[in-house]
Amino acid sequence: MGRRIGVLGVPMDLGAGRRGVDMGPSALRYGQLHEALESLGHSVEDYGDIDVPVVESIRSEHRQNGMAYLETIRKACQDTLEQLLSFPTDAFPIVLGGDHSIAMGSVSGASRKERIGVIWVDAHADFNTPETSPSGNIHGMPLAALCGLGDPRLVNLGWEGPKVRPEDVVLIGIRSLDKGEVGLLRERGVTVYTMKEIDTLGISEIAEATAEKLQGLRKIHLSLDADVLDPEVAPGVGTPVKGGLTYREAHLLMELLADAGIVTSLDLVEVNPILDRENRTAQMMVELASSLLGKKIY
Ligand code: 5AB
Ligand code: MN
Ligand code: MN
Ligand code: MN
Repeated sequence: MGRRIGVLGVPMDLGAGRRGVDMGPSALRYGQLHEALESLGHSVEDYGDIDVPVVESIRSEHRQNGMAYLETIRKACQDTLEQLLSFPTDAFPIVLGGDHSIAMGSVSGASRKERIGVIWVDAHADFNTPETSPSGNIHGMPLAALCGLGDPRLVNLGWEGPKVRPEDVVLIGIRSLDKGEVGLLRERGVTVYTMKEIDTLGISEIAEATAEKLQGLRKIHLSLDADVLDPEVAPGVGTPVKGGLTYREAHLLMELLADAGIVTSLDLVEVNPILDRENRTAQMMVELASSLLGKKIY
């Protein structure tokens, strides 16, 4: 059955260490996201892009308490959250990044203050706090902030307090963690499927366990970081890590989540067109969104 899909772009690269993911929303639209979803029978409404200042215009802001561009990122996430709250309540939001810090806005906005599960598909856990972060880049912190850890200005975005319970989070595809993140993830009891589990159990078992773990939640957000894919499949990312998901593993994960019918909102983030080859990475992300939203060959 066709869904009503709402698309919102957040052209921001301030959270990342390398420039260029601010062009992600264009690359994804150019990669025919709308056409692909409409061909599946969905209706697509595009709400345009959030207004995000370019880095050259906010140089003076550079670092606060070990975090780069905190205030501008907070504002962009706040605007994202507010835009999502104004979406029709029956719409399925797709948020186009942008660096992964935008997920602080997208997950909060998609939740509409209800309990929400999060499937974070990424090479990284993005579970740093300013104290544990080796880089100070906020795109390595959004999941921790959503769970209530880190700078209060990020934690209390929109409304006070955590937006997600750590037990409602499943990480998939992980293969690069900072020391402090490991401690925090264990302490908070987050479910983590690293590449080792994907290799040994297979992605289908992990998809099934994820659906089971989150069953009963009315809302589940899938945050898809392009760098979960193997760099051979997705060269257009700023923080590539070898040994990632193959083309088929990524699609099968989306297909099985589609079968389970549990995902209610989506981010497509961290596509860097400057580093990409002929928009291959954006195209792959569009294909994955299609698989998640019901594309079948038979
Ligand atoms: B991404 C790193 N853990 O915090 C850090 O791409 C990388 O959104 C973060 O997953 C990568 O700087 C953030 C080393
Ligand atoms: Mn990420
Ligand atoms: Mn990542
Ligand atoms: Mn990245």
